[in-house]
Amino acid sequence: MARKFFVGGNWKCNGTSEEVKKIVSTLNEAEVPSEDVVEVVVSPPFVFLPLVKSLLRSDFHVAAQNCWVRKGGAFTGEVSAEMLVNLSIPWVILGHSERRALLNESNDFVGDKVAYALSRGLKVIACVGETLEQRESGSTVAVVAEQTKAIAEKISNWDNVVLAYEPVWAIGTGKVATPAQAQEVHAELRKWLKDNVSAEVAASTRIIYGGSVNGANCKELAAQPDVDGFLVGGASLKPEFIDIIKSAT
Ligand code: G2H
Repeated sequence: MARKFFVGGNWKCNGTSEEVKKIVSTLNEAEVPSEDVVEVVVSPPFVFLPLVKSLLRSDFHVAAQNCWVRKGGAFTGEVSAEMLVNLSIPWVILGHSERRALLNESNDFVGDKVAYALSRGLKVIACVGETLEQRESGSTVAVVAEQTKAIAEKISNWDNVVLAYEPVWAIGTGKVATPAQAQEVHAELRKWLKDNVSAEVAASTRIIYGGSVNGANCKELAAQPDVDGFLVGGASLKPEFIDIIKSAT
C-alpha cells in the first residue's frame, strides 16, 4: 500500500500570537503539492491551537504537542485528549524525546498515552529515538525497538499512528542523521513492525524522520525508501518549511 508523505511542523515552546499569525500566513500563501500527495500537520503550543486552527488553510491540519494519559480531572496543568477532540484538533505528538528526557516520560507512560489518545479518536505522531551514548554503544535498534514495543503492546490498530524516528543527538543540534543512517533505522523499525505486529502494518505505517531537518538536507533524506516524511522543529518556524513540504515530490 502506498504511504502518503507526511510533514509535521513541531513549533515546540515558541512564538507569540503575532509570530504565529505570520507563520500561518506564509503557509497559507505557499504553493505546495496537493493533499493527495502530502499530508501537512503543524503543531503550535496549546494556547495557540484555536487561533492556528481558525486561520490555517483547510488542506493543512493541526496537532497538539502532548496530552494527558487518561480522562481529564484533577491534573493541574494538563490538557486531556477529550479537550483536543472537543476543539476538533485531529492530531497529537506523543513521546517526544524532550518530554521523555526533561519530564521523565517512560516507555510505558508513552505507550499508555498513545493508547488513550487513539481510543478517543485522535491521530498520533509517536516519537522514538536513541541518545548519542546509546548509538555509540551500538544499542540504537534495541532502544527504538523497546520504545516501539511499549506502544505496540497497548494498541491494536495502527491506522492512525505515524511513527517518528528522532535520534536525540540530531535534535536541534544541526547534526542531521545521514540519509543512510536514517534509512537503516527506518528499515529496522519497519522490520520490527513486520515481525511483531503484521506485514500489513509494516507496509502501511508511515515512519518519518526528525532531527535538524532543513530545506537543504530534506531532498536526499526524502529519497530514502523507508523515509515517509519528516517531523521538523526549528525549520518549521521558517519559510524553508515550504521547501521541506515540497520534498514530497
Ligand atoms: C526534533 C525536531 C522536531 P529539530 O525534535 O521534532 O526538532 O528539527 O529542531 O531538530
